[in-house]
Amino acid sequence: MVMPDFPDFNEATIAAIATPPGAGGIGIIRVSGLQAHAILQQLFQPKNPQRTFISHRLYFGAIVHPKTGAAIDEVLAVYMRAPRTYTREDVVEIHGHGSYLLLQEILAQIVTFPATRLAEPGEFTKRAFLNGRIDLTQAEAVAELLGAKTREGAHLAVSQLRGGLHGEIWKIRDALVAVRAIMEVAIDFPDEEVEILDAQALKTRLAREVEEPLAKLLARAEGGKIIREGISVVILGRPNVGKSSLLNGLLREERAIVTEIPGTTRDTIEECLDIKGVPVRIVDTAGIRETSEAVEEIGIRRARQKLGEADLVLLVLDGVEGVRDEDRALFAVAADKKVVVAVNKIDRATALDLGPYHEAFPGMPVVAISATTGEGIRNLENAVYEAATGGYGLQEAGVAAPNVRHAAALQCALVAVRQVGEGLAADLPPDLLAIDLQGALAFLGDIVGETTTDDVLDMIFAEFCLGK
Ligand SMILES: Nc1nc2c(ncn2[C@@H]2O[C@H](COP(=O)(O)OP(=O)(O)OP(=O)(O)O)[C@@H](O)[C@H]2O)c(=O)[nH]1
Ligand SMILES: [Mg+2]
Repeated sequence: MVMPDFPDFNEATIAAIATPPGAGGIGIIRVSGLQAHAILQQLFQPKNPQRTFISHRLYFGAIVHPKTGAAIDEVLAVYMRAPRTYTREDVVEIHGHGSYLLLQEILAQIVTFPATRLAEPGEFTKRAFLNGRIDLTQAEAVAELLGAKTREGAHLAVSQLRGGLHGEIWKIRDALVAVRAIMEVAIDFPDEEVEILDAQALKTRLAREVEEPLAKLLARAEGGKIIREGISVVILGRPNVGKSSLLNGLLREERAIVTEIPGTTRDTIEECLDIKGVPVRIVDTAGIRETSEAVEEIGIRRARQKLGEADLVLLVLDGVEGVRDEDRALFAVAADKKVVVAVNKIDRATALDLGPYHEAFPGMPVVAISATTGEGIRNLENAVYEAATGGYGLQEAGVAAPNVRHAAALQCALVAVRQVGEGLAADLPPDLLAIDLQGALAFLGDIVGETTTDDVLDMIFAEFCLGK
């Protein structure tokens, strides 16, 4: 929301506390805009007095109250002259002691300056985008980086921030522009059409330089989604097979209550895990069986409900007792999910043979584990990772992946480009083909933020935190 007294968005100088609330080693206030230098000159008293501040140099001194002259905090301050800054505008940063109260007091003084106001969430990054320093995929990467749940998620965001996605999309876009140029010539000189427009060559070129890279990018989107949003796993099994023990084993802590009494877990227990970079929400459930007890029955009902929300089921079996009919029944319940079978208690099983388990659950990964000794837990994690990510190529480290918004636009671009290809094959006139080509370009423009509407921009930047 733009404040009414600042009709021009970029006219206003904006300020915010850029470090999280609470006590910290230091706290940073960020200011961006035309007033930044004047604000520093009037509020900051350097230890060695100077008339102007050299850009990108850190000064030691104090922030003083403009009226009383009393020191508010001792700080380090830096003035960064446009355009070599985060926003491409003049930027000032004030590094105070990490007292949130004092930071707020300083901020309150800053916004008394003319044409200066509090920044909206994400507004610094929005300016970086509007002023052309970064494209929209890079701006999105900033928000993603701050919200990443695993190290791999953070790495994915950094590679996007460094232009990973941007570079690939730009390359495809250039190829499209080159093809469009050829078509435009064909439109302008219709008589020479035959020589200029070699339909077959153009079609091949579109396939190689546009369709293939688009399809490749799209294939990475699914893997990116898994790294960004994670998956939901439900631990399912008969009573007493060791579900809660397995949850504890995966968490490597005693989270859930474990006893030898069947029906120990009455309610569902949810925890978060990081399995090889994939954020996993894992749910331990009440063992499913026919029961006459009301509380347990509610637990079982919840377990079934959780099953509905799951991406993957960890079906736990007792390796001492072997496969029972109830196990088969549970497997049938989970039929439409990805399933990993964990044969538990192998520390007590003599001469374990996994053959019957493979027979009972054909095609499913079967892993022998001991939840109590930890044996096989790594293998189980690998199996879960493989089942969840199979074929999405998450292994390629440092490669950016399209998010849901990008994927939708890539899909539309691909459809448009295929239409151009078909049109070429059908000898359609170049001015008709140019329409689809233009459409494909517009979809790519949406991704990088060239043609993105204000509503979409607002939605993207609303996700940010203050000071970013
Ligand atoms: N020897 C051995 N015992 C295990 C293992 N895992 C679980 N147990 C034991 O099996 C019993 C049941 O374990 P739980 O983890 O409570 O089983 P559960 O499936 O959560 O049971 P409910 O919540 O009642 O459905 C406990 O006595 C555990 O100590 C294992 O790997 N080896
Ligand atoms: Mg339990």
